[in-house]
Amino acid sequence: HREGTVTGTVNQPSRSGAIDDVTFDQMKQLVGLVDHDATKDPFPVRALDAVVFVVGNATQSAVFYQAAFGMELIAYSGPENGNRDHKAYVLKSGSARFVLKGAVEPTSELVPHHAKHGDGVVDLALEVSDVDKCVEHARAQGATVLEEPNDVADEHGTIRRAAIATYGETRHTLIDRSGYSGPYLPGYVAKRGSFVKPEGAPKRVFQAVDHCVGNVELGKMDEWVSFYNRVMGFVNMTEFVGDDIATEYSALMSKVVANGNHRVKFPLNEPALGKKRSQIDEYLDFYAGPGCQHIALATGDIVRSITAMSAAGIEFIDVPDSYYDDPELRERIGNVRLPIEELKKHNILVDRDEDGYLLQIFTKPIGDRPTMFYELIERHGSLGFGIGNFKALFEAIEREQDLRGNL
Ligand code: TYF
Ligand code: FE
Repeated sequence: HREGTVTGTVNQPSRSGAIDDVTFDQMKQLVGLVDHDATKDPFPVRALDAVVFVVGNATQSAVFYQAAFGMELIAYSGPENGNRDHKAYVLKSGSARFVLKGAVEPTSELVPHHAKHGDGVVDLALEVSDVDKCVEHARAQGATVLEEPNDVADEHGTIRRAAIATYGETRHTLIDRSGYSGPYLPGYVAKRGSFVKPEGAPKRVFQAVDHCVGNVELGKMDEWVSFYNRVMGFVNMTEFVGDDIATEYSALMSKVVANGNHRVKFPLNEPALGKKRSQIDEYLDFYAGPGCQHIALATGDIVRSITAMSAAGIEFIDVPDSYYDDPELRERIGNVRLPIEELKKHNILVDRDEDGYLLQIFTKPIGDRPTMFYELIERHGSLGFGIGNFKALFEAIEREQDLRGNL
C-alpha cells in the first residue's frame, strides 16, 4: 500500500469547524503518512475528527487539558445554550480535537456510563467525505449501525452524520462537515478559556493524534482486526507483538490497523497468559470491559512537551537506568538527535527500524482508575510503535501494577 498518490485532501478539510492548523507535509512527518489512492477505498476516512470522552467533571477536566496538555478551548455546549443534559467542552491542539462531556441532569445517559467505566473515551469520531457510502459498506459487512445517516443543521450550515459500534461501549461517529462552518457541531457555541499559559510554555504541547489503542478481551483481537479490515477497509500494519514477546515479558498481544494513508491508526491489544496478571486484564477489570487504553500524541519536540506537562503535574512512567546504560542501546538506535544522557534524564524511550527512528514516553494513568494513559511520540521516519522498547516498557508498567497491588 505504498503505491499510488497522496491525495493531499486528507486532513485538509476545507472549512472551519474542521481542524486545519497543521499542513499535510507536517502531518506526514508527525504521524508517518504513506501514499494511498483513496478513490478505490470502500470506506474513505479523511481524518480523526475528535476523541470524545465522558468524564466525571467536564468543567474541571477542561482546565486540566488546558493546563497540562496545552490545549485551547474552542467550543462549548451546555445548559446556557439549550443543552440541559450535559456540559461538553471542545479543545484543540494543532490538528487534534478532544471533546469532554460530563452529566448535568441526574437522569442523563452519561451518569450510568460514567458510574460503570469511570473517565474514558466513548467515541473515536472520524471525518469522512461520504457518510452514506461508509454506512452502506459497514452495514453490508455486518457492522452495528448505532445512528442512521442524518443531517443536523444550525445557522452555520449542515453536517451529515452516523455512528457505528466498535469494541465495548465505544463508537465511531462518522461526520461529513464539508457543509459546515461553525466552531464544532450544531448545538455548540464558540468559547474561549480564561486559562493563561505559563511564561515560556510552548505554543502547543502536541500537534496531532498519532494513534488510539483499544484493549479487547482475551481471544478477541483477531476478530477486531478483521472488523476493521472488513467494515472500514483498514489495512494491517506490519508491527505486532506475538506470543513470544507476550509470554516472556508481559502478557499481551497486539496488532495494528490503519486507514489507507495511515492518518488514523488503531492498535488493538488483548491479554495473554504471562507470569503476572496482564496489564490488559487490569484495564478490562477497572474499565469494566473493552475500551480505549491509550492515545498517542505526536510532537515535534518531545523534551519541550515533557517539560511543559511535568511542570503542570503530569507523571510519566520511570524507565530504569539499565535501559540507558546498556551498551547495546547505542548500537540498536544509532544516531538520534538527543544525547543518551538527555533521554535518560526525561525517561524517553527510543526505537529504530528500516525507515528511521522514534522517541516515545508514557504517562501514568491520568484518572483514578488504572485505565487510560497517554503517550508522546516524536517520529523521525519510523512508522512503527516502538516494538524494541516493549520489554523495558512492559517491565516498567508491571512495576507500577505491583504498586497497585496487582499479583
Ligand atoms: O501503541 C503501542 O503499540 C505502543 C506500545 O499496554 C504499547 O505504544 C502497547 C501496549 C501497552 C503500552 C504500550
Ligand atoms: Fe502507543
